[in-house]
Amino acid sequence: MSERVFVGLGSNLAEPAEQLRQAFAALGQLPATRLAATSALYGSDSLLAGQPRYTNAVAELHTELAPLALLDALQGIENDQGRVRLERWGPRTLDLDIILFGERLIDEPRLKVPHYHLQARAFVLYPLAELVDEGFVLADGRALAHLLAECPLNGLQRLQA
Ligand code: A4P
Ligand code: MG
Repeated sequence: MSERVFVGLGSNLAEPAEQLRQAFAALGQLPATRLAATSALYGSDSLLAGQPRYTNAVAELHTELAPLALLDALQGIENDQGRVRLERWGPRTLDLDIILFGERLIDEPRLKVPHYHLQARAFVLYPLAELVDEGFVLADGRALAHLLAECPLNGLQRLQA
């Protein structure tokens, strides 16, 4: 059965917009997966002071991969695009996070879904809102409209598509 999955993309090194476009293409090549939609790109201040601004977006996938298989595949794309993990939350050429996986609630050592801190991240919530119906409710029962209303913008700026 195919599941509707949302992936958050972020980059703040090495031409971020180009990194995201390349990542959209790579997502479209994943096995047993269709790239159904992509949001606009957004600029946003880093959550950590002193880091360059990020470019962020969200992609919608329809996939038959199991959650951990998808996580492995996303980490493969991150590695292919030259990500080196020097420090947690450090600047990165590409970060791919699983935001939502169908109606599933996942709490495993390697994978928490819905993505933690979703509610504090305008750079996830606004692009996600482009891809879902008004009135969208997360698998854990939270209404997206409510999360949007409560979330600080942190310099979020919608860039030209
Ligand atoms: N992991 C657990 N749940 C998930 C999930 N739902 N999706 C585990 C993906 N991975 C998940 O991630 C660390 C581990 O989280 C993974 O090995 C996986 O098993 P990582 O990508 O290796 O490290 P990280 O990204 O440095 O840490 P983390 O906690 O994922 O950081 P975040 O939450 O991704 O935050 N500011 C702006 N404006 N825009 C950004 O995109 N991103 C970050 C990084 C900080 N500030 C930002 C942005
Ligand atoms: Mg990450």
